[in-house]
Amino acid sequence: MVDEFLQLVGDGDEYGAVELITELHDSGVPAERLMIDVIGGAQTRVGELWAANEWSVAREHAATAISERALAALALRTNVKPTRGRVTIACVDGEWHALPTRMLAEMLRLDGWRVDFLGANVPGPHLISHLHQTGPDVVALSCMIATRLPRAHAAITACRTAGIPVIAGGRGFGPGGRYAQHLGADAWAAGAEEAVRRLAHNWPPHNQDPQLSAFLGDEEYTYVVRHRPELINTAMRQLTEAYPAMREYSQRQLDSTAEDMAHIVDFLAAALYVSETAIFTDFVAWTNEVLQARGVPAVALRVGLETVQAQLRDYPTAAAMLTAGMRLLNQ
Ligand code: B12
Repeated sequence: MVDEFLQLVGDGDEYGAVELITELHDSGVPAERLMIDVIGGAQTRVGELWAANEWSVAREHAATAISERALAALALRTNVKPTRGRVTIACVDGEWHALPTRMLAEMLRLDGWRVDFLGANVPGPHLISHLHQTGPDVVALSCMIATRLPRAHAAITACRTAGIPVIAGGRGFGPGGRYAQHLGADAWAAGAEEAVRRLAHNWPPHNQDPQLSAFLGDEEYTYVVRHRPELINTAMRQLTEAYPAMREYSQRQLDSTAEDMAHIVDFLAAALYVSETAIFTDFVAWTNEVLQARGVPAVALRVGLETVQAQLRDYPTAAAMLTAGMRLLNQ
């Protein structure tokens, strides 16, 4: 089923993809399975194909748009009367992965929740005023990219200060959701099915001892965030000197290199904020794979890390994280 759906979304066949999902639903496959296994499973493959440079960004975008459409078609056929509480679902500020939360929204609706779905990129203050207007029982907060963790922390703190418990989710919270608790979330779930179970039983959790703080960043985090443009621009300049192949780069290649440098700085900042070197080293390992699939040698990334590190000599934790990243590339 997944392969067939993947083929259709990859071919940009919107009608075919919607038809496949509705036919499977008619033939008795539960909506939950279609959402999680077929649409979700295909999206995971889309990510792998993009990372391996087998699919272009445009093809990924088109496929995701069709998956959204198929999910909406399925949602139209499943009208469940709310019997549980009210949940607000939002992606944190700067987080654009709305589809996983859309899946979560539909799964919770199927389980009888009244859902307010706010979608991608919800700035903290807007989320809080929405909570004051609607008074939900729980906020489900998504963070798929670790760079958004400082914003996730601010949002979690604000929700809990408003007296509303938070369930967190998305791969940005780290393996097993290990950063979610550190940032004050009441609970974490790996996926929509686990979230449905978690919210149906023993909710809200009572054994919480919230250590709420609106800010975890130290002097090093603050320096990196405040000097972000300078760190990136200087690194780009030094990179051209240290990695001569860059002089032949087209504008498009230069733009994606600048984007990669921005990611280096942003993941470093997130790692500093949460005090977790793994956030940075996981990012380096992932970027290395993505760049190698595009024919960029590991040395280019290593030089990129060196140029950032050269500017952070007085910041020992940041420098050590960069060294850990470089060590990984030397293996
Ligand atoms: C589509 C997509 C996009 C689209 C999203 C559009 C949309 N409308 O959603 C766009 C183009 C915007 C995008 C952008 C980027 N993306 Co993207 N994206 C994807 C992709 C291919 C699919 C996402 C998806 O729908 N997954 C399907 C669902 C089923 O995934 P899932 O994680 O299993 O979902 C479950 C859980 O996460 C959980 N969950 C999620 N949120 C919550 C919240 C709560 C409360 C709970 C309880 C549970 C929960 O429940 C979900 C349902 O079971 C993924 C690949 C992947 N494996 O997910 C990459 C992926 C997530 N993206 C990635 C990256 C790097 C990016 C960019 C940085 C790319 C770039 N260079 O610009 C940007 C970042 C944008 C941003 N700031 O948010 C990487 C992240 C890698 C990493 N190091 O963390 C991935 C993994 C791709 C890859 N293979 O490398 N992306």
